[in-house]
Formats: sequence, structure tokens, C-alpha cells
Amino acid sequence: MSTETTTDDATGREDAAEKTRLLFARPWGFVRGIADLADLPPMVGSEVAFAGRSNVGKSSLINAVVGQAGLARTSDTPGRTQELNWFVPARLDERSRKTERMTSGAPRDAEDAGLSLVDMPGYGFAKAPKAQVDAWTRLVNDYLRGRANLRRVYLLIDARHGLKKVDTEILDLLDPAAVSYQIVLTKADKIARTVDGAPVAAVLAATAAAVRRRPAAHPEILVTSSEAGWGIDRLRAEIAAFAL
Ligand SMILES: Nc1nc2c(ncn2[C@@H]2O[C@H](COP(=O)(O)OP(=O)(O)O)[C@@H](O)[C@H]2O)c(=O)[nH]1
Ligand SMILES: [Mg+2]
Repeated sequence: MSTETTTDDATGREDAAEKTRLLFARPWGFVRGIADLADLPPMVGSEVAFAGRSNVGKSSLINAVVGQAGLARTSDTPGRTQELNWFVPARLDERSRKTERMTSGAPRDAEDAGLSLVDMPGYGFAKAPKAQVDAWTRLVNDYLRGRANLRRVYLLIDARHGLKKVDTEILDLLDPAAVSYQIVLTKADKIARTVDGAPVAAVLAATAAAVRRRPAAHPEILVTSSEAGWGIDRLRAEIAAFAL
């Protein structure tokens, strides 16, 4: 009995690893950017979204996860992307089960993959006019509350700074929306030479303590560096598990 269970577990792990590998071996592409809720794409498959301050590393993390440097546009200029951006993988070739080559017209299909990644507009950039902040809040709030297929929001926090007041305001928005969210520390390479170095451990502990009582927060916090590749495989595996 126990032997059977162990074998099943091992098979399950192998299947999950293969599902992850196949999902991110596909060429991913940008499908849509929206600034208005009226333009939301239909709910197809699961969605996983990346939120965080401008410049925290959202686009870089998406690129690292899909293994495509230029997919989501990264920038040193904060506050440029005021849109929700959708990314989905190319459809699998059913006969060979190999990925199709990405050409500009390659078919991309959230239904086939059962998953879309959403790059959310950054917040917290300095000197934003109130009207822009209000528009951002409305867009994000409506998206968070109206998206039944949104399985997880990864809230990115710069490992150098930890949670700031503006991040806490986002947590206050996420909790009542009842969307499961998880904190991801980014740019860990900027404070330590290893993924579990002492400076990282300190921010990790402080951040975990800050979200402990938050109802929709996933208790575990991920440490990543898109630059060094830290935490990327782990994140891939978690995201692939959401694919339908
Ligand atoms: N050292 C380091 N720099 C990073 C990392 N991730 C992003 N960056 C840099 O931080 C800046 C902002 O990244 P970006 O992904 O555009 O942030 P976004 O505004 O949240 O999408 C860019 O200059 C990136 O090269 C990382 O893991 N390590
Ligand atoms: Mg970005």
C-alpha cells in the first residue's frame, strides 16, 4: 500500500515536471494590452497575474519564467505601462507534440495552453497625477473583482526594500477581492550572492511577518532574481500547476 502511494507520488511529480517543461518550452507571445475594462479578453483557461511597483521587475520576471528575453518590455523608466498585458503560448502541434515555430503569425491560444500570464500596470511611481492613480485603481480593482479564472496574483516586492506603504495599500485592495496572492521578492542578486544569503533571509522574515494575518495571502514567500535565475524553476512549477 505505502509502496503504491510512493510510486503514484513519483509518477505525479514526473507528470507535473513534464507539464511544466512543455508549457514553457512553447514560444509565448503578446496577445493584448488593455487600458479599459470594456476590452477585457474572454475568460479562457486560468490566469496568473504579476503586480508590483513600477520598476520592481515584473516584466523581467515574466521573461525569465517563459525563457524569452524580449517578450514583456522591460524599462528603466518607471510608470510606462499603464495597461494590463496578456501573454499566451503558441498552440502545440498535435501530431508531434512539439512546439510550433514562432513566426509573427504563429497561432497563440490560451484555450489550448489553459493558461495566460498577465503583466499588470505598475503602481507607486512618483508624481503621478491623481487622475492617473484613480484610473489605475479603477482598472485594477475591476479586474481583480471580475476575473473568476484569475488563480493567483504574484505581488512583487523589491528584496532590497521590503514592503512599503504603497505595497500595503495594494494588499488592502487584494484581501477584500478574495484573490489568492503570493509575495515574490525580486532582484535578490542585488543584496546577496546566494539565494538564501543573510540579507535575503532578513527581508523574507520581515515580509512573512507582515502578511501573516492577511486572509488572502499565501503564507510562503518566493525569493527570485531574474538576473541570476534564482527561484525561477520553482515559480514555473507553481504556475504550470494552475494551467487547466
Ligand atoms: N539586478 C537585477 N536587475 C533586475 C532584475 N529584474 C529586473 N531588473 C532590472 O530592473 C529594471 C526594471 O525591470 P522591469 O522588469 O522593467 O520592471 P517592471 O516595471 O516591474 O516591469 C530593469 O532595468 C531591469 O533590468 C533582477 O533580478 N536583478
Ligand atoms: Mg514592466
